[in-house]
Amino acid sequence: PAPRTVLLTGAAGGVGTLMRELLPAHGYTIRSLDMVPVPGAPDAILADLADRAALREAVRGVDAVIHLAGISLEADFDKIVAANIVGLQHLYEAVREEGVPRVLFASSNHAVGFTPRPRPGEPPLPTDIPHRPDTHYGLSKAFGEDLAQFYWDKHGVETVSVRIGSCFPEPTSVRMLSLWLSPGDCARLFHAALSAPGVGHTVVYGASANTREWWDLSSARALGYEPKDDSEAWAEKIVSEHGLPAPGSADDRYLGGHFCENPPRWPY
Ligand code: 15L
Repeated sequence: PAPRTVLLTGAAGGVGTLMRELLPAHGYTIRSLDMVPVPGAPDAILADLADRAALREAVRGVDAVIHLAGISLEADFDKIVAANIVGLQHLYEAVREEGVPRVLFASSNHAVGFTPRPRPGEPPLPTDIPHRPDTHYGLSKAFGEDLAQFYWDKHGVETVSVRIGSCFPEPTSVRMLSLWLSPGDCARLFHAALSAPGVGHTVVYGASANTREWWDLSSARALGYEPKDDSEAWAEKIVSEHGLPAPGSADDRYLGGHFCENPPRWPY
C-alpha cells in the first residue's frame, strides 16, 4: 500500500510549494517542515536541519520523508556543508531512530553536471554514470546519494534519489527543454518513488517526457512513473527568444550548463 502520511522538508521552497499543492490528489497527507514559515500551512513545523531533536519529533509516525530542504543553488562551501551534508545526516539519523521506512531524496542534475550532454542521435544518459559534480552544491548532492546508499546497506532505510532536472511551472531556457520536470510529472514521479515496492536505494532521473530528453528514464519508469508532459510545446518560443547555446559554451557542452562555468555566472 502507498504511504499516506509524508513529512515534506523544504515545504516553503519552489518544489515544496508545488508538491504541497499536487500530492494530496495522489492520496497523501502532508506534514510540512521548513526553517521559514510556510505560506498557507500555519501548522508547518519550523525547524532547522541543525536541530536533531526537532527532526526526530518531525519524522515520528510518518510513512515516508520527502527531503527537499537544504540549499538548492551554489553557495559558500561552509553553508552547503552545514545544510546539505551535516543536515542531511541529521535527517537520516532521525529517520533511522524513528524507524521511517523510506526517504525520497531530492538529488540534482548537478551531481553529474560535468557529464557531456548527449548530442542529437546519441543515446540518453543512464543513471549509473560516475558522479561529476559541477558546484559545491552538486558535490553535496553526490554525497547525499552516497549517504542514502549507506543508510540502505547499513541500516535498511530505503531511498529513491531523484536527480531532478528543472522543476518549474514552465521551461524558460533551451537547457530546460531537455531537463524540464513539469510539476504534474514531479508529483507522479514522487508518488511512484514512494509507492513502488522494494526500492532499496534507487537512483532515478527526474524529467518529463521531453522530446529533447538527455536522460534515460527507465529506472524511474520501473518504479511506475509515467510522464505525461513534454517541454516541446515551448521550444519554438524559447529558441526564438534565446537562440541555441553558443557552440563550446558550458550550456552547449555539459549537462549542468552554466553551473559548470568558472567563475560561476550568477544568478542562475
Ligand atoms: C537545481 O538543482 C536547482 O535547485 C534548481 O533551482 C535549478 O537551477 C536546476 O537545478 C537546474 O539545473 O535548472
